[in-house]
Amino acid sequence: MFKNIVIVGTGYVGIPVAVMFANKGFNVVGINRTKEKIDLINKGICPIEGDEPNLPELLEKVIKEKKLTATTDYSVCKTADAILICVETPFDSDKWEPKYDSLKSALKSVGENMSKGALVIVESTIAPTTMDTLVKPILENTSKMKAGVDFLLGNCPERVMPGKLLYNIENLSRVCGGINKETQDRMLELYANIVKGELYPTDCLTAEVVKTTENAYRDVEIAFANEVALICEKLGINVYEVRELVNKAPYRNMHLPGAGVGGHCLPKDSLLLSYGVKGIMTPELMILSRNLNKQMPIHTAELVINAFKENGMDVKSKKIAVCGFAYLENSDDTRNTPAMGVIETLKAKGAKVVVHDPFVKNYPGVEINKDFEKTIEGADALVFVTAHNDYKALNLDKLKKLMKTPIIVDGRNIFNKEKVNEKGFIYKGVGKG
Ligand code: SAJ
Repeated sequence: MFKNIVIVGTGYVGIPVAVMFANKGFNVVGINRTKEKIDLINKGICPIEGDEPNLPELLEKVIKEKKLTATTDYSVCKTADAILICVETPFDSDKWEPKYDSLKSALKSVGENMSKGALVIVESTIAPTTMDTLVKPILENTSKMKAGVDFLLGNCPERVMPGKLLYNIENLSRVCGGINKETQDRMLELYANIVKGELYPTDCLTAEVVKTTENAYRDVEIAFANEVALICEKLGINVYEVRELVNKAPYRNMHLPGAGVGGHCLPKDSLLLSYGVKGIMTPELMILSRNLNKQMPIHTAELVINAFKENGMDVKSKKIAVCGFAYLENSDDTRNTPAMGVIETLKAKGAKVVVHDPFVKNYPGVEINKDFEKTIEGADALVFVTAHNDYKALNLDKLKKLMKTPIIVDGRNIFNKEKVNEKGFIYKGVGKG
């Protein structure tokens, strides 16, 4: 039976899972390094930005009921029946390795405090073999206990999505990778309290590979769509028409090409997966796909540069409005946003870049404007990087009056090329020759 649960890491993975277990009557404690976050949570204030349906209300409820508290003190692990580790695991693409500092520190503190019989589960996304080569040794060395015997150890990769944090935990299936059968059974018992989706028992290594593969798969799918977009530009046709017709064929699901691939998962998970076989093999397709997707923001900026060049102008000193900074439409999430690649490429060519986004509040070193018309006033070009709904309802006649030079570059198939040309704009779009 589980009674006391500790969640290490109170970010967009840890908070929703803590709230859901607390709301099911468990005594839950969230551990975080930063006191400010702890204080916010203990006041019942959700530290996660952006619109997360039901999360703020549920957090306030379980704090009031004292079913959830937050602390920086790891000694709460002594009485924990289950300890879930939900810390960040970014990838350092310069050094080509995962950054496990937070994971290592959390594991050390958990190992020093946990008691015999505890079930420790890593929810963070980790490279294949990390459970065996890093997680298990740290826990065994610091606890002086044996994994699978004195304590149970598993990997249940998170499947969160900003904007749907609670929904995804409740409704998506989960892979429960356990060190042995007993662990897998205990994991199924624990997660059955909050997950309505299927729970699939397996071993730790399979769970690690499943998680990184499901995102590497999507990254490769998107890269394929982006490569077809580049072909269509060269051939002078519309990739979105091609995609629509390709997907009429059975078993086809060509993804959407665009200005790039951002977010907290896709840009790193194929790198984590390839790290899992470092020195053994190099997954060429995934690496090539990752590099192609990384190029798309630069390609989008090059469409802007060429729009000027083909009309006898130079992008230098021109005012260019980047419309959309978030990595995902109708979201304020800016992690690994493709917009940065577009901005940096245009600035390197001497353009004066201004940025608009209706959702994003701020971003270090970038001024995010909220007033669209003011931002685009006198602009020589607009480049649309994120398909926010606001941009789909724009009045082209009004746009033309506000702009100095009527150039539109469309990174997300927001506009119809023919319609925009009829209105007297110079138009270029990713995948539109
Ligand atoms: N993108 C494309 N073309 C596409 C789809 C996405 O260019 O066809 C771009 C988006 O613009 C964005 C990036 O890729 O910049 C990522 O988009 P996403 O829809 O994959 O959203 P994420 O990054 O939040 O992905 C997460 C992942 N979930 C987890 O890792 C737990 C992903 O596996 C899910 O498929 C996705 O949420 C989801 O749709 O739920």
